[in-house]
Amino acid sequence: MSFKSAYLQRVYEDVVKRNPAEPEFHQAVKEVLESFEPVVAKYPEYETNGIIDRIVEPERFVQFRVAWVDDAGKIQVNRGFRVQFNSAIGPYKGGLRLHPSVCSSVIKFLGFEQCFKNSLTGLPMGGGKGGSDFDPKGKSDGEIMRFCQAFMTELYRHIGPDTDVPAGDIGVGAREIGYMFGQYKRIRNEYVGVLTGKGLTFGGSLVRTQATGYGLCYFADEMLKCMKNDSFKGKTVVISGSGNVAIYACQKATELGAKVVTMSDSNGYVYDPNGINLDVVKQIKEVERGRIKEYAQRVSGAEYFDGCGGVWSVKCDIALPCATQNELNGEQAQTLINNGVMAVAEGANMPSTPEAIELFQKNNVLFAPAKASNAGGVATSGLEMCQNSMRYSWTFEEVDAKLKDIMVNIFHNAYNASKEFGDEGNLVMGANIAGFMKIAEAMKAQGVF
Ligand code: NDP
Ligand code: 2IT
Repeated sequence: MSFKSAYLQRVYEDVVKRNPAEPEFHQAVKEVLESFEPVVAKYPEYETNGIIDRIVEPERFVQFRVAWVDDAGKIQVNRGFRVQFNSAIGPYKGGLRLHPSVCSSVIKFLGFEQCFKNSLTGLPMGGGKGGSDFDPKGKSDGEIMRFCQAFMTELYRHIGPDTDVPAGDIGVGAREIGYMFGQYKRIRNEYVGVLTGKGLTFGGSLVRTQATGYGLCYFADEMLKCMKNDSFKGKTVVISGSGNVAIYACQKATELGAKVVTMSDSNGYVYDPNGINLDVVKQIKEVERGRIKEYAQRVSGAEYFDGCGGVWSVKCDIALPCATQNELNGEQAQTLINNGVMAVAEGANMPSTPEAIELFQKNNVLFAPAKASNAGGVATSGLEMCQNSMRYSWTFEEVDAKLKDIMVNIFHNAYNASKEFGDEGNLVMGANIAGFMKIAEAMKAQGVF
């Protein structure tokens, strides 16, 4: 028995039984349900209303075939997914991931976490997620376009600006969103904000590209200020990943006075003792779509090491995991702690294993969980939806100010919930509870569904 509450134990066992061989989904559910012990003790009506039984079961889960023709004229078949997890507080909202590891377990864990994250933003968005096991690496632009068109040719029937609004995630950026938006518009003959992360010439919002990385740093900065009376100034930062989230986290951390010394991809990492030169990274990753290894060939003093896990052996004050799930395990957490890390803020979704989180918390390392600290991306997507509905656009400064406000609020809401429920400073618990309460109240009010 790992739960004190028999209700939580029963719900968790049902999830495991009903979703066999889905370890990432089990992991995400377990972490959230563990946070709910004091909630179910204080509010027995959540059990009588079956709120937690319902919140772990997606409202809808769609799986479909995506067939497309590659450059050699060969037919390729991939598997597409969309989970529409919870619509209690708004239309389903969440990204699309294109990566060979995408499967029902990954989509469900991401969709489940998205519900709480979106609730934390304070904007009216339910939770969803989707994607495909398509591997974008090494594909030509034409192949990416044909895949995206084929994917949308099925997905379009399940989504809409007031129903479900997808966006980017791993392997999906402005290029892919553009191809998908074009296909949706052709099929439906409707020009609507059905996707976010669009290009700036066709309804995209300023700051959406930067939003997750910027938001992560705004959150971490507020956490450092309020919990340690400290800041990014003068700190050494280790970042994993070299994609959208990592790049803009690097930019903002540097602007806030820190020195970022690493970036990585799934093959290895670069260490630059002089501080990462972001222009070089952007050229390699955003323009050439190359590998991070090339950074060390272009910047003197920088070194490349094979194996992405080694990034956590680099001594730092602040660690920002920005690549993928379970990229930071207990052993690596212990190395960071031995090297004196003071704060860890998650840019990726579920990057730290449960063992790593436990070690950070036991050793008084400030720990910002993904649902709270990476919510800036989807928050800015919410602002994009708002601008699309108004047929209007805010300036960069306006959107950036709103993003910052939202991140600061998320920190305080999570912190206050942790205090109210008896474990002050435990932001994992605080974020889960603060995100949950709004959804639970909305579900109660809307009757059994
Ligand atoms: P990108 O596709 O832009 O970049 C992903 C980065 O992570 C790449 O450097 C990639 O390396 C690395 N990576 C991916 N899979 C693995 C793996 N299995 N092992 C090691 N490295 C890996 O994605 P994003 O930057 O958008 O997303 C990164 C994380 O942030 C994800 O967890 C995503 O869910 C999360 N996130 C993204 C948001 C957004 O707005 N984009 C919002 C909130 C969270 P390689 O090139 O070798 O694959
Ligand atoms: O994990 C996430 O929050 C995202 N990939 C962003 C989702 C969105 O709808 O902007």
